[in-house]
Amino acid sequence: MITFHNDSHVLHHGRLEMFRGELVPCFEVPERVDHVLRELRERRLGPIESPPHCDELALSRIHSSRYLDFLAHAWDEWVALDPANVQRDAIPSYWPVRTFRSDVLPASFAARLGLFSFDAGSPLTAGTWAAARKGADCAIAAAQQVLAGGRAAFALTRPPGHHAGVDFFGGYCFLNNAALAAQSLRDGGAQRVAVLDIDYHHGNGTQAIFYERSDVFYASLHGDPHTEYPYYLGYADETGKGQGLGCNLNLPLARGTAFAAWREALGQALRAIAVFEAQALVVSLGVDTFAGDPIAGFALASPDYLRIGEDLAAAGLPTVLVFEGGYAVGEIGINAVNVLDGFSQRAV
Ligand code: SP5
Ligand code: ZN
Repeated sequence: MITFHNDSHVLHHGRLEMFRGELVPCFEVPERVDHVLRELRERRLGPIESPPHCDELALSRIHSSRYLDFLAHAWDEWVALDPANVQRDAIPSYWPVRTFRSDVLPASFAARLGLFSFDAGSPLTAGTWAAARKGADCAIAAAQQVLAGGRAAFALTRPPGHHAGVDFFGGYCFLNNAALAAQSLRDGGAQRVAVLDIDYHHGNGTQAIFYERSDVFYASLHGDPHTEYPYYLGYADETGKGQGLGCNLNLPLARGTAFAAWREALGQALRAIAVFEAQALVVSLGVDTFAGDPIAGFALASPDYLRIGEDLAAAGLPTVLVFEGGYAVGEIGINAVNVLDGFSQRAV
């Protein structure tokens, strides 16, 4: 399987995130991708390529222009407020919740930072835009590879993407790589595309992006939002809206869920995707379902990821795998590459 990777991901390196009323070191660190890369090379899982630079228009297929504009200039604006800000990352403090306006773009940078985000856990840094931009290139290149007839491709990206919406960041995500890949598949001729999200957390951004559409099916297995981040979306009764009714499937699972029950849910999601008659599949591949993950609550073991890869390949669809979460850095390489390995061994 071909992997698209770009070294610029290291430019996004958050220092601290807000966690239980305290600023703690970020969980989403550059070493995550280094470990996956090393494991990919050791196990010779296929070529690793740098993606071509995609057109800005490809990003506008998913994200609003005022959001893209904000992201591209946010760091410079932050530093313009106070030169000492180069030493600090930008973290929002204000959010327009219900009854506030979001149509007006305030002049204040702090106000716009909150307008375009939903948590205080996703610091915006000097290199966030550059890294996210290259990550999007990887996702789009992987989609192009599959459109050109490839069986599968892996976008080894960070920052991750599935929490990012049309015009907001959060959950360590800035550009929605999986949504960009799905849209590229649609624009390249796939009539119906499925996004299967197996990160521990519900992909609120991806769901929201496609919620009213009948051409992209979104299915997700995740920690029950009653107790798990992102809390405010991901419930089983969210089944799509308007044209998109019936094209959204949430399978929330209790904390502590181990592989047997998790795999049942995976089977259920894959059956729904088959009924939808998807012509291509995008997998939001988070490995924070691992038992040792420091911020998540499932109990998957490293060998389970081989089985996941096999199950995904058995769906028989051209597949783009997009890297998302996973914070047990020591095992992240083995777990992610196990999925690709299982996939490659089963794929025909
Ligand atoms: C892409 C992705 O995986 N984003 C996840 C962002 C989660 N950020 C908030 C984490 C709050 C976790 N609560 C943890 C309880 C620890 N025992
Ligand atoms: Zn996650």
